[in-house]
Amino acid sequence: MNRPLPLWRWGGIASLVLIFVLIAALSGGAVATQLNSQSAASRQQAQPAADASTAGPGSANGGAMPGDARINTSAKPAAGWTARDPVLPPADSPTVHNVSFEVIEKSVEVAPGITQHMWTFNGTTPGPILRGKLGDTFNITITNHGFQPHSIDFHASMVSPTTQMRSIAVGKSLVYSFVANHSGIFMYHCGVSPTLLHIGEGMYGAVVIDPPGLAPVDHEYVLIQSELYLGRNGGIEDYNKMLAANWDGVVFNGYYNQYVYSPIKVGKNQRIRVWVMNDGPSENSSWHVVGTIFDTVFKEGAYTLRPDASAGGSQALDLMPAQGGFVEFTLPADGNYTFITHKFSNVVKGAAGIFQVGNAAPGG
Ligand SMILES: [Cu+2]
Repeated sequence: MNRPLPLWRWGGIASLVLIFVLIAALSGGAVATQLNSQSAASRQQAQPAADASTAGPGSANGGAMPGDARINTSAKPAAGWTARDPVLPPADSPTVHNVSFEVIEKSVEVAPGITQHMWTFNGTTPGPILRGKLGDTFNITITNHGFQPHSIDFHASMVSPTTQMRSIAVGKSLVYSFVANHSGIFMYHCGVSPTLLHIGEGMYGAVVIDPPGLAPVDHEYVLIQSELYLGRNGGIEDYNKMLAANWDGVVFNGYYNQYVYSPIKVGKNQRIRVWVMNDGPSENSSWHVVGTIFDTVFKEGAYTLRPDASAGGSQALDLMPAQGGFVEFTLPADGNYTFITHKFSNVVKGAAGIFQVGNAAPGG
């Protein structure tokens, strides 16, 4: 019964194996090379990535695993939960900013009842928001308290990546210095390969450099848009979902529907400036406020709209990953003004918040 296969059949099987190996090498080789450069600890933590070649963008389930956490859209945050303060304080008066960034890998709640083991700068995702003026010097001391190499890449800087953005070994520090010669809101992120994984796990934030003559406003806020790729509850986020761009959540300042649960209270006809940074890693943003029109837009280093006789209006600030800007507007009457990214499939995934004017009931 176990007759040997004829020679021509062996040749066919060998060809199939060769084709399979070639396809696997082409599709997974780059990722495999990146992962091989990581430490053993990193590979252990990023275990799902080992299957990247079989669960990439073409996979039917988008990298999802049976045990992955799912956001309960009707859940509410637990008693005692507080939103991250969206207020952006004015730039410090000093022209030299000496700041410490501690890399900490820790459990962070990202939606009601869901925690993920995130990789953070100073314990939060997004990390700290820095602000300064043109010509200011920033000296950031980054210390790696994590379990694998990390680094930082400030888009607000013009420096040699080879020296300032190099990997910081576990337990080591690096001082990253730059002079802010351009205004805008700039992303920063860990740049260790695979960068998609390190940004996706929470290592991102923003630096705001005021343009000259920034007009006074009544309220100034900063919102960072980013995606969530949930692994199991309490585990790390899912790298296979990141590869497939299959996000579970799109959030402002790191938490699902954060400012729906905790609306931002403002006054009628007060002037509001909102800085928006899209830290991705992969999704776009079309930031919009229901019930008002922006009369001022500053995007990627330039005013694209300012009040003048044409009375032009803007309805959305469009931002690809790593783009940012600000808009200014007023809210004309009491009520709840929902802000969103106008890509509505992401609104139901947590990219929503509320400006509350007066005492309108939630949802009213
Ligand atoms: Cu990192």
